[in-house]
Amino acid sequence: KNISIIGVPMDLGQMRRGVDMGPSAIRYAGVVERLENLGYRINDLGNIEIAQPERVHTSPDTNLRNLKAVAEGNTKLSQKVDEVIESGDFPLIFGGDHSIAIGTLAGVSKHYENLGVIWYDAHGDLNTGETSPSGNIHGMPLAVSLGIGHENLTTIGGFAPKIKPENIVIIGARSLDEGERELIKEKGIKVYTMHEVDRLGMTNVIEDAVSYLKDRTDGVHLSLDLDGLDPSDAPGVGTPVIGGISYRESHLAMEMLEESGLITSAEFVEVNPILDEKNKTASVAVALMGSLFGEKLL
Ligand code: DIR
Ligand code: MN
Ligand code: MN
Ligand code: MN
Repeated sequence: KNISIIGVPMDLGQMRRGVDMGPSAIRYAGVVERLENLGYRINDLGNIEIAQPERVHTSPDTNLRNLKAVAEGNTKLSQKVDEVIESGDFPLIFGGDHSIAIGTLAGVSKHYENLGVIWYDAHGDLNTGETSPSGNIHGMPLAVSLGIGHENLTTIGGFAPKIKPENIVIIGARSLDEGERELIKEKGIKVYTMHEVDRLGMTNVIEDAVSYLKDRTDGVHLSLDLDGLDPSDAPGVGTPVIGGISYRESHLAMEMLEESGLITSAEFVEVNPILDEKNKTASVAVALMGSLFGEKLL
């Protein structure tokens, strides 16, 4: 029972400064002790080095902001994640903005025939340079992992795609751009929007998701964007959207995922301590990790 932690101080995939301090905020909230108390050995590998360009760079042939630096950071991350899986440890990655899922999935996916992904997020992150309203790469990592998007991103790790559309489950969506909706329909991606979360309840959503992924995948990555939660529970995020998943529902979701035994890697992203209230969002992230790794009251 070993977990390797990798911090990714990446803020180049979006416009709000401060999300690069997410890994520090999560460590400060006591993650290592919390997981050690559950009987795990924690190898904190520190942070990946991310370039800090003084100015935002958008090249003339694409509207992808900071493309080169984001691609470089994710290439390093993919190699580190690959090494962790080779070593037999469970990879646990702290963001940083959600663009880091590109590198995480590149490193993880190498090791599975049919990697499943649970994308816990207010957003679909299925934009491309063509459909993106913002040019922010943190709105693109799921599309990139499907092999759709700029080739400097889709080819990280030397192969594409990283995942198949039928192996994805999105939970918590309530803000989707037009191009993202089209892609979801075209690819038949399974999405539990907030409508389904309200209507079915989180218990049924997770039971459905688990039985859907169980037979078709040989490993499941959890990519948890803290903005999937309601801003009242997770205020320290760059793109909050009202009407989100509650702390309690998220806690239940993590406990049910732990019981399923399905999750083989995980990342917690978009924690921005500058926008937060007394590190509340990092603390919520750590509590959710506690549940994901088997914390039980009795
Ligand atoms: C929006 C916001 N769909 C974009 N995306 C975010 O810029 O592509 N993802 N915030 O987490
Ligand atoms: Mn996201
Ligand atoms: Mn989001
Ligand atoms: Mn708990």
